[in-house]
Amino acid sequence: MKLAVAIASEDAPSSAFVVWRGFKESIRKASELGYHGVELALKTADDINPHELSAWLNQYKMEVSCISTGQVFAALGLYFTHPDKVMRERAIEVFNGLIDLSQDFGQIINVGRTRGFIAEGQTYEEAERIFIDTAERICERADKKGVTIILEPVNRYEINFINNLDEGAKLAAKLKHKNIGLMPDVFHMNIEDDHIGASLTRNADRIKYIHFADSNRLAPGQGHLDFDDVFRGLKEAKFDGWASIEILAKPDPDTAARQAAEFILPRIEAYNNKL
Ligand code: LER
Ligand code: MN
Repeated sequence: MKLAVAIASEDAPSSAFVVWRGFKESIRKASELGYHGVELALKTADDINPHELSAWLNQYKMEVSCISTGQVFAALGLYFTHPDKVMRERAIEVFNGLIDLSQDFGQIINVGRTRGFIAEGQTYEEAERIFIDTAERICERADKKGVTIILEPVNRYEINFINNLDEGAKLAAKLKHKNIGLMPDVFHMNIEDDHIGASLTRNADRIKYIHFADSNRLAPGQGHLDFDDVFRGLKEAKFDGWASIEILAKPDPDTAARQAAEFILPRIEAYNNKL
């Protein structure tokens, strides 16, 4: 397992849920703290210059773990279940750009709140059908480019569609394309899943990536989430991918990122030694 931290561009809006802003400086700081990579929270592929990104990654010996898309929803208002076809086409266009970028950087793209929700007057079945239509098109392009799409179950207070891993796995199984996996986020799992470790193990086949935060969205170690159970569940699932820190930048970004690294990195080292 390797550890990344979520970052965004200097001018990313407050809706970008990251520890640090400003790509180069964030990559430098993450590398200093012992992180192996960075998760890029992007609005569109134009947020970053791929040549500069390659140079920074080489300079600091870092990797991109994944591209995340929360801002496509929060800043652009685009999502897979949008009732308006024009808006869905726009979402697909933005994803196409991110998929192309991701070919050289991480080969994984997250779908969190961009999956959309069940709109007023819409049934679960209608939302699911529109999601599947949009997701198949995105997965088709991603498949051709060797990119995996990962669906992130999000808790009920943020979205009303796909809240736990079992629901995510059931939906993913309805797609023709096989390059769709799950991105558990232990903060959401703490609210929605029956048992964190058991749910991780049960859904092992689909898990391609994981978000770490504590029960209060602070750095792991600052809340009451049982990370021994999380690591046990991942071990049973034989997980060997990226974990990423997605937390509130409190008490300040540098302290939060340091607390997370100090808590998680030794656990990852012990985990990897026993794999
Ligand atoms: C996105 O990864 C996430 O976990 C959401 O809670 C952000 O609002
Ligand atoms: Mn998350």
